[in-house]
Amino acid sequence: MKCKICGQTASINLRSHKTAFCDTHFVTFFEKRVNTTIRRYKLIGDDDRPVVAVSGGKDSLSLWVFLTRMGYAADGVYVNLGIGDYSRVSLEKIKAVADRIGRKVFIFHVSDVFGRDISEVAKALRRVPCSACGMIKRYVMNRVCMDRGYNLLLTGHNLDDEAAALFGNVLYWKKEYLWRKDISLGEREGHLSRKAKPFFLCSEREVAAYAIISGIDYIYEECPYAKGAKTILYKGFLGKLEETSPGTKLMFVKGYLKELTEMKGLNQRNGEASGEMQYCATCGYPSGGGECGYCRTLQKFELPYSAVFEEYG
Ligand code: Q46
Ligand code: ZN
Ligand code: ZN
Repeated sequence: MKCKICGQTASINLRSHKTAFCDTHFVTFFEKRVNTTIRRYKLIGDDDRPVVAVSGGKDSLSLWVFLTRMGYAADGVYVNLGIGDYSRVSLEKIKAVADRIGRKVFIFHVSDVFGRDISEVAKALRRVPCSACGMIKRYVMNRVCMDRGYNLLLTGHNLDDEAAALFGNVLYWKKEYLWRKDISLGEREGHLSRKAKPFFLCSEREVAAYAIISGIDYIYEECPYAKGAKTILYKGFLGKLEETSPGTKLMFVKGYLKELTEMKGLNQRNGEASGEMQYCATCGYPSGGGECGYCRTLQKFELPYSAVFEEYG
């Protein structure tokens, strides 16, 4: 197979795009596609101050490097869950990328603030680790934006993540989640920053190739709590479907985005109002009423309010 641009031996065959590239031209193709997505869906504006949620994995680190290459001044934010070697190695990789691109990263250490790691926090809350993790991560990411003047939180979610989540929502008709997935979410009443996913239409394989060709050293292992997650199963099904019908995942997710846009237009015309926002009495963070989940967790451990970050770089 030859590169479609230069005719040299291709290193990657993209069946869903019916094309193949050498390393150099794949990078050009990938970056062009992401830039087109950013422009088409208006993900990042000239006046935005973005921050990237980094995990140490290929998606978030590739996004951080990509943004820097494209001239966006994006810092990073990382939540250290305290999961043994997994968290230690993730943090090392993040710091190495921060050094390479000359950007700052805010690091929130769960153990410093809560006096215990995420599994112990979850146990005390009688939740599974992923539920406690999600709550703390959402809080921390928004807190960094609110306290440090960032107005846009960018995440590295890719096409496979979105297709698997969408598939799960459709399979079980989880209507409450189904139409909430989006490539970007607007700011809510000046308190929750905007969010966007520039790799929304890039497959996991494309992002991995971009990371490897760009020499990004990322953590290969998944978080140990991700094992057995249904989304991994769905990714497997969709992968098999993709093998026989290349382009299925992209069609599924793009089709969803199109339907969503129409749906949003319809809701606006019908004057659907979003519910009144309420705020946590302790920290001012949006909450369903009373204290937010983060403050309730601190109170459970009889700890005073704190949300400190280590600033690296
Ligand atoms: S939610 Fe669960 Fe992930 Fe948090 S505890 Fe690990 S697997 S990191 S995306
Ligand atoms: Zn080429
Ligand atoms: Zn609070």
